[in-house]
Amino acid sequence: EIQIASLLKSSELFPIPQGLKLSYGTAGFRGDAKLLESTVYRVGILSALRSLKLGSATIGLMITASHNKVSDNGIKVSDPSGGMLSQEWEPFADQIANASSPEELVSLIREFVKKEGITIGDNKKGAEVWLGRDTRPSGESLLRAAEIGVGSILGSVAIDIGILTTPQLHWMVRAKNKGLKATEYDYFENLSTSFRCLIDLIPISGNNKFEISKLLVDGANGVGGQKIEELRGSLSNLDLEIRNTGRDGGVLNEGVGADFVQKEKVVPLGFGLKDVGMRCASLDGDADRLVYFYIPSDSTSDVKVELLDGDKILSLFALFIKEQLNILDDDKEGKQSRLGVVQTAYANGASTDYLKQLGLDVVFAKTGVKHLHEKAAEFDIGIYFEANGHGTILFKESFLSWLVTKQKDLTATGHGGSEEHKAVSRLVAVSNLINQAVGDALSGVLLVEVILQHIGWSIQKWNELYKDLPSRQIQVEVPDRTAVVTTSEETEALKPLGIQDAINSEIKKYQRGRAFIRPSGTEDVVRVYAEASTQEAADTLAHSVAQLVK
Ligand code: NG1
Ligand code: ZN
Repeated sequence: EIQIASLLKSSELFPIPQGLKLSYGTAGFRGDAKLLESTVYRVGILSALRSLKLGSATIGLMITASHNKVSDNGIKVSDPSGGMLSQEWEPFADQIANASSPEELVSLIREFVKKEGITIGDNKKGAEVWLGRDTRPSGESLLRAAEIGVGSILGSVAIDIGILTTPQLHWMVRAKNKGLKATEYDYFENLSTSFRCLIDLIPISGNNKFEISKLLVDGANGVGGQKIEELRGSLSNLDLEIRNTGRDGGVLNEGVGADFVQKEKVVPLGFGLKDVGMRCASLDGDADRLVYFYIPSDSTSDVKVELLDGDKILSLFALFIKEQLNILDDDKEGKQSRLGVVQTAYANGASTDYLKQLGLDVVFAKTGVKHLHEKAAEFDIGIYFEANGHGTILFKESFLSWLVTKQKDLTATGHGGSEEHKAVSRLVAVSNLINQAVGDALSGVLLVEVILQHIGWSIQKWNELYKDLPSRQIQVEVPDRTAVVTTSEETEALKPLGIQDAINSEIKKYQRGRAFIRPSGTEDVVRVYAEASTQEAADTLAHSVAQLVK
């Protein structure tokens, strides 16, 4: 009961703002930073309980609002595996975030602790929570609120890991719980070592040796640009020029970053006609998204870009992985490997056609990485990407140990230099390079760059893998976005009644028409996506569907 008294006392420090209604959503809680202290404090409590429930495993808390505006902030929880908080706990997160008084909060916690059989206080080891934040100015005070939340559960420790990208925190939490070295230094070291390894495995192709050209990086004026700058020193075979690091007065996510470039299809600030034809990459505000782009040579002053989005990155990765697996599959005793890719309804139809034509198993998941991650984990190697550039490649533990054993066997039997050994070694290096916890723009950039060097492609050549169908994404502000309810793959609206029929009859008017609506999980809007054979058609289709939503 001392516990209850201290909980009541600390929660009185964080009254919930009038009328605040939050939902854990696609990516944790988000909103105006000024309104979030009570939420973050309460998520601090939740994360300590989560750690206790899982035998004092380390839990991560990331304070960020990703690509949203700088005055917003948010909080998401990393489970011990480095993945998102188990969806089973989301309802509890919603309940406590919305509890209207300290008494209600305490009684919800009591009830939950009892139901989950969590014991507080008498463990030999208490809860451990690692806290990270992006560069938002509101991050520091929110971090303090999280610390107080964690600290209000007896015997718990909160450790401030500092300013990090979201994927860095997830990586560190995962490494810590696996008993591996888990500092930021180790993260960088892991990236540079596996990158080096893949570079060393590039086939030497005589006279047409690929010339390494410079990559221009847009850091979204956020944490990603700063971290990639830190990493640069330990990378060879990569020429980087980093812009929009936030140090030169630019505002986080304003006219810059992966979300802006992907949605608007125009160059970010700091880029222009001087960069025509150059290979460019754009990160989002917390560096868990990555897109590439270039300015076409026939560009005039309004600087539209050729966008290489998450779908195209996915296609490049799939191509490379498949090539390595094919080398293995030639092996007589070779085991059937299962490579699968996961997309969402936002994936460009042309990318899906391309992937299927490569002979790949393509499955669809709901928007939000937790859903994609889950499906990708079912394959031996599962590649998932959202069109907006969030994605990664997952290797099943059992498959990875098979690869590692194979690598050793080949060396032991004198086949160390064989094509097969190289292919196995590449796959193992990819599994080390690419973040196994969440999508990570830093590891993504390194993998794209090394694959392009490996196959000797320019960004233009890569872009030609397939041609995107013209598409348009818009959002509609509505009084209540929960009025829209969709099927599990989000491609059809079940509610409001009759709206899907109306959407279908719009779609029918267009060649290669496709459109859907869904409520955003991170903003108070309903999103509309449309695709058709011409840009005008995609635009009109999107707007007429938006009319139906209003
Ligand atoms: P919502 O607001 O639920 O559409 C957006 C993105 C998601 C995901 C989350 C988290 C689109 C259409 N949606 O979710 O893919 O990245 O933010 O950041 O891009
Ligand atoms: Zn992000």
